[in-house]
Amino acid sequence: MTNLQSIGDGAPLLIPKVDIDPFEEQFLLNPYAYHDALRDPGPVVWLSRYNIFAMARYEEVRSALIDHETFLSGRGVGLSDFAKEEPWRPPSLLLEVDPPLHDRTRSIMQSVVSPASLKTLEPVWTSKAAALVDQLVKQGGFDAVSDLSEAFPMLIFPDAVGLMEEGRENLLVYAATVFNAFGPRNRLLTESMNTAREASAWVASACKRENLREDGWGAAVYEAADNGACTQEEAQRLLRSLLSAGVDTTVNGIATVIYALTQFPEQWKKLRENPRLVRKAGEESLRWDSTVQTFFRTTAREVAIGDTLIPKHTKVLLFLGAANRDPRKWENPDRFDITRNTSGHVGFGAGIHQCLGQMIARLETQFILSALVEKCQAIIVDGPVLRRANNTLHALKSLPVRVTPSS
Ligand code: OVV
Repeated sequence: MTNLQSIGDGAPLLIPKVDIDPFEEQFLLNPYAYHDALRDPGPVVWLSRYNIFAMARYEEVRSALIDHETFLSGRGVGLSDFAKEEPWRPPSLLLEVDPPLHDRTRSIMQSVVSPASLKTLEPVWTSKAAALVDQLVKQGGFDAVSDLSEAFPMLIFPDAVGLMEEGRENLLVYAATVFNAFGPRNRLLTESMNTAREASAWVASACKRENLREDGWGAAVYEAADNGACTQEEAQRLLRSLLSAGVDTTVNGIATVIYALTQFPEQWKKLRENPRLVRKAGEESLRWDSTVQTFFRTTAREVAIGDTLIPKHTKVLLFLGAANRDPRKWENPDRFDITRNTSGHVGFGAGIHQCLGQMIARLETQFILSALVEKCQAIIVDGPVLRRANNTLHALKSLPVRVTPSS
């Protein structure tokens, strides 16, 4: 049993050992080439490069996500254990906390990005999506990452928050760092940290009350503080969460669904025949290629997974992207199929930490897809598709496309 390793202080704990580095560039650029090797040896594996536990099967990933009392977030959802290492920034009051604090902050933010507030933004977002797509389709060709998937969230999201105009380009730099920081201190993180100083300073300043417009989500967070729901400092840090999680995720969510539709032209055809499938297409895209590929948890107690006992206070890496392609759960998992039942996918996570901005992400994706489907007959890749390595996100750097306008 050469692939089994004893862990702990000589404790008789046997676990399949995997020598893959999930944060190395090759892995990050194409994680799907490695997922079988993480899923097949057992429900939990030992990643010997980092001496951590990892789970990549749907059942175990989902169960861990919904069991927030056993699988804690408060010691960080990256590799770094906040109980042992100082976090690179003050911990997020949503992502990197457990109940009861989590529930208080979550409900504040839930009321800020409420369905009612989205309803009022919808008409603006729809018309901006249509105008942007219109202009790009007239060009005939464009980069679906920079010209569309980055451009659209940057057109609407900072305005919805009520951010100052100056320096908004820092948002993407900052987000790349935030998501690299969940991984190990590899070259990606080190380089990211070097460029992040300025972006972090900008974000800190952008989150101050005096720099926000009075009608945005940002001001609404501070109003919650005025009403006693949280302190002014908490409000600033809660707003930082929106800026951290709200841009790079949707950028790549949109880019990925466009990429998927170019790779599966029969699905594009199906979508054109029935544009009401845009919502399902967005959901299937998140299952097929999850923007957020991984998050960690820390065990609060000893946990039995199959024949393995994970000790308490131990980091466990959860492969959301692998869970979403687990053949134990999904039929023909590598196939992008916009009519499949995607219910239960963990692309937005699951349980109490499930993506706060999921409705925002869905709407942004739908508005872009609806505009594309209406205005283009065909969309094809017209140049090299380039990826951008990130320790957490499966990201695209460039997707050159050529479009045929609808007649
Ligand atoms: C889901 C997510 C990603 C990155 C940052 C945060 C949340 C945050 O709360 O800061």
